[in-house]
Amino acid sequence: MSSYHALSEQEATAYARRLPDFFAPDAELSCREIGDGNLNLVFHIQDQGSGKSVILKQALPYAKVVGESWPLTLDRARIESEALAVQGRLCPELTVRLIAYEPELALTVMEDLSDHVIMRRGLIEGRRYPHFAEHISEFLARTLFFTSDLGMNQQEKKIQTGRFINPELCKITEDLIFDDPYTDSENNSFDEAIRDEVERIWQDSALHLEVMLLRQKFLTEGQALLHGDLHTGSVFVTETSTKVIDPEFAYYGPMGFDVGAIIANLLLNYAAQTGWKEGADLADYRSYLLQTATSIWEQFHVKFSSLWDEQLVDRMAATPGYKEHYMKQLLQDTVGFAGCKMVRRIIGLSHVADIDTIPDASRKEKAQRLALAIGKTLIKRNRSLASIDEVLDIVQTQWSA
Ligand code: SR1
Ligand code: MG
Repeated sequence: MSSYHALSEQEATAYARRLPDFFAPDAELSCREIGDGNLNLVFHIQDQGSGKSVILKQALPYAKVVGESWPLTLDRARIESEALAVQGRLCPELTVRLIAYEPELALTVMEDLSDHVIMRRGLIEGRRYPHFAEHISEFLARTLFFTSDLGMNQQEKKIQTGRFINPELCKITEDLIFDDPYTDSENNSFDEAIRDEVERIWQDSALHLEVMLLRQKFLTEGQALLHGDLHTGSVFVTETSTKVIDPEFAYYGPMGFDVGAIIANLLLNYAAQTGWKEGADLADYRSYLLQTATSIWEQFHVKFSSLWDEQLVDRMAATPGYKEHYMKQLLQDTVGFAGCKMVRRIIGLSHVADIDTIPDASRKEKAQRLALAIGKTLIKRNRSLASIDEVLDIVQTQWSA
């Protein structure tokens, strides 16, 4: 019989006390449930004497953001811990450290990153992270290359693909990103002030065709082990350190979905910069965000290409012209998926605080319209793009429109 139940703070503390070689037997432990995401319980447990601390993340059998009416598999805790193990092996400095996984309780034990901040929060506060593009491009290049047919044993990849079949979490993405925003779905949640634009999107069949082509890739293209939800709320940062967390949406999918996710979330913050923060140098911060977004692609391209040149396992993939073809397709996928990720955060169920916390209604509306305009254009233009500079042009043109 399963012993699964949602832990109380006392039970989480008792569990943490039993972690081998972690807390002293007489440690005075305090515990707070700090989960503010859509799906899970998160306990922060600290030894009051030494300050040593740990995080326990427990999957609930339903989506917390909606309630028990939306059941959700506990297997996502296994997927998350196994993805953290893979990412931690490939990028130990850039991945939160996995300490233990307890399948009976769907519980993942991780290092506490309280000395970092969630990147979305940092960006909302107008902070800058000068090493972020360098770090996240490294994470993306290594995790995507070494879990793909380019960088790992291709028979082993097929076995790994099976371990990361993640149907329920993929279905959330398929619905919330590639379906609901383009129709009058009851899952949607948008401000009435932008209804005219939302209804235009519902009628735009040229846009729907591009979304369907991207949806098809998400459904069928198992290129590499993705993080699957790589937004700025899935990254802890300081000025000098970057740690990726939360890969419960991991599965074998199209690489551009991860690269596009992080770029989209920088652009959502860009759209939120409508001049409502006192003392902020708007133009300068916008240019920092754009520069970071383009630099992520540029550095990713360089790093992925050198892994290709140095670590390729598929002889046929060295055929002249194939790498260039592959990288161009990857850029186009990145841009298309980035557009989808922007549109869903304005029309769909789950929004971003960058825009939702804008206090002034008309500035918030302006930010939402800008995010939709950029997102739509990225989706529509994805298949004709040849360089990341065109993304810069699209963003700047929509801003001045
Ligand atoms: C019901 S879950 C809503 C969203 O939260 C996660 O972070 C994913 O982005 C998902 O789409
Ligand atoms: Mg998450």
